[in-house]
Amino acid sequence: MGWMDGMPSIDRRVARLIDANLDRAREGLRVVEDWCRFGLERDDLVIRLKDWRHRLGRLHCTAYKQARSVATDPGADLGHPAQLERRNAEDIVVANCGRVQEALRVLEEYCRLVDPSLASEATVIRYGLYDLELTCLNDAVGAQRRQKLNDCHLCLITTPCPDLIERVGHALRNGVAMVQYRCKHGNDRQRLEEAKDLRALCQVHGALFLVNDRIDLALALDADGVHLGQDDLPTSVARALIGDTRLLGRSTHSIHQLRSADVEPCDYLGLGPVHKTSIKPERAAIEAQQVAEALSLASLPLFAIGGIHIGNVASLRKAGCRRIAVISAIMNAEDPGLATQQLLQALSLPPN
Ligand code: TZP
Ligand code: MG
Repeated sequence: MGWMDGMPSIDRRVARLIDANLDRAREGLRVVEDWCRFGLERDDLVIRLKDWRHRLGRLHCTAYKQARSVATDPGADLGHPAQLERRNAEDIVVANCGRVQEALRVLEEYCRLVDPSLASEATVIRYGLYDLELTCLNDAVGAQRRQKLNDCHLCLITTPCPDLIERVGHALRNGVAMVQYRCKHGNDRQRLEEAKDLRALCQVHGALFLVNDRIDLALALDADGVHLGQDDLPTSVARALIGDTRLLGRSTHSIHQLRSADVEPCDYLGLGPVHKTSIKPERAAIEAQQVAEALSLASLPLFAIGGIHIGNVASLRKAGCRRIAVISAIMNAEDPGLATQQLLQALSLPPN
């Protein structure tokens, strides 16, 4: 039943305004829906948006449409300079959610007296949309992080040194796309300050910034993720703490560990040490054959780690390795920028 039936007749100007805002809300919802469908592939969000659109559609009765008069609408062809400032799909989603929220608010105000069912529908949808907008944006952040991870072949793990920021800066300028802050000594205040600077530096270079061991530090720094070892918190606990948008990496040291971690909600794995390394002198290197087997087994992105330098990348490539994580090869290099370039070049060569 529409507002005409059994309701007092309403001012035509109000009907026209309701019609315009119903159009605005339904169109904006469609714009957001298409991003959720084709951009995010989130069926759950598409279903909610479609349902809202249809509910508004059902209440968009003929009488409102008949009050429409585009020809005499002074705002009909007015654009806004802000429309030209949208740089990506997320900007478009934000703009359209805003537009829909405003339209719904207008509907609530004007319909309260003349069409209470439309007013209450508008309220419910407006609150739902605030929530959905956030989900959309968070999903986009997570997707962007995972895309970067997917494109990343060289991870630099830091070790404390007086010129840490300079060294990491050289590596970033020469193509390192992922930095893991690892600091086993010192106090948390120093760690926080140092990691803050690194986080900012990574941001400038568009590189991922992760924290080793410390979920609390990662959250405090709004890091892109955390990297945990075998004895650290279980994956389900860590995931619950860091949420779905941050990356979670796990070290593995054997085929058995790799198989288990590979089916957990991790984003990437480390495997090592693939060579003897002075950073973990207590650990024996994994046999070359096992490294090859692990690399062929893993479905998650897998970074080989331990004693890797420019002289042994080719043999790892031959074993099927496409991603490495290093400390000394860059942190102890005479020229960290050059070392980075050489490692990236060796990783990009076809295995021979
Ligand atoms: N985990 C396994 S081996 C290793 C870690 C943290 C050390 C890697 O350092 P380097 O200097 O690249 O061998
Ligand atoms: Mg650890």
